[in-house]
Amino acid sequence: MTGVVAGVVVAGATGLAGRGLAGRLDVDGARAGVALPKAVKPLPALPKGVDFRLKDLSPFSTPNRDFYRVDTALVIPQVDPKTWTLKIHGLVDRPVELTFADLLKRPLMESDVTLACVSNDVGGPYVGNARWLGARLADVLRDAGIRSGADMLLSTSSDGWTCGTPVDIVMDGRDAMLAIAMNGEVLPVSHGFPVRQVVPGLYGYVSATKWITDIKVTRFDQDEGYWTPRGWAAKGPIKTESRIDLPRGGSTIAPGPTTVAGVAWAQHKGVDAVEVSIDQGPWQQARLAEVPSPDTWRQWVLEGWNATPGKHTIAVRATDATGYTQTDEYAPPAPDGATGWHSILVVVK
Ligand SMILES: Nc1nc2c(c(=O)[nH]1)N[C@H]1C(S)=C(S)[C@@H](COP(=O)(O)O)O[C@H]1N2
Ligand SMILES: [Mo]
Repeated sequence: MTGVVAGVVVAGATGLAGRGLAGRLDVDGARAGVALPKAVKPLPALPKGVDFRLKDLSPFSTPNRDFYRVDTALVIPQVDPKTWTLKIHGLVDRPVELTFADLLKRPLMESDVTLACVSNDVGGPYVGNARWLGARLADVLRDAGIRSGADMLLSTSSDGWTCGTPVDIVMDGRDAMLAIAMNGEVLPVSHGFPVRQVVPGLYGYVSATKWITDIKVTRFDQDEGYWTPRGWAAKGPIKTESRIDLPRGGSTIAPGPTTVAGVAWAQHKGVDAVEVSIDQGPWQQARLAEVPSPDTWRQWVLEGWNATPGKHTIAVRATDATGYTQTDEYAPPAPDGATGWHSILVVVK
């Protein structure tokens, strides 16, 4: 391999330049060559009722190309599935090392799960929903045999990022998985190809390790994930949240009947109600779209607001299935996730 970069042979970097280029080509080819197995119980197509299909309202399923991306990688890791392995070790009875072929041979499951980033501010874009295909993480861990006293999975990516996930949450029956596909496609490279974790109900920084290669079964009092010493909480259950997508905050709209709509999420609890208040008026019940499970976000819509000329504020709040209603007490993203009513200003003219 000759290290020719822009016509200059870079002394000492010969192998590196060549390998970088070849690695990228290989991983795209490898990704294209993965034949996705079917889930043991494939999910039915989503019912029409999950999506109001309104212009500017986030679609229920976020297309892969539009899915938010958050990671510390300056260069997206290029992991060859032929040599990829996942080691599971630490407080286990039988350490395990899985190859990609091993993973594809396991019974696979599908699940619709909404990911959210802890750094997403109220009203922000770092949340998206996809149908994931993968192996049930609890089953893989049962094969290794988790020892008593272990309460954390410290997962590591090929580029050394780490993530601490509570063992009890992964083992409680929810659809926590080692995912290999997203919305019917092999996992995109930027979303963790060949394998990533997905755990409904936890922010991504404590659950969603992309390019995962290692799980150490350990304890929260002995280990910590990447973001914990950087000002973020060791544990990150997703907070109940709601967002107005339309009208767009800060926009100017025409007077007359106006549709207000958005999404709300309370993963693994479920959203039971969404209410909207205009100009600090009474809370009005929004109509909710269907959802396949409590692990996804839920569209909502309020029709029939007669917008009159002038400036108006629109606020939204959600109630989850535990009966908790969002309060107007704003919490910023750090250390454990933003919440508060999403409030926007629109000009009607
Ligand atoms: N390897 C690796 N995995 C990671 C991260 C990272 O920095 N490196 N960031 C996490 C965070 S903070 C989030 S919110 C989710 C985002 O997943 P996405 O980029 O597929 O949307 O990935 C998680 N997995
Ligand atoms: Mo995140």
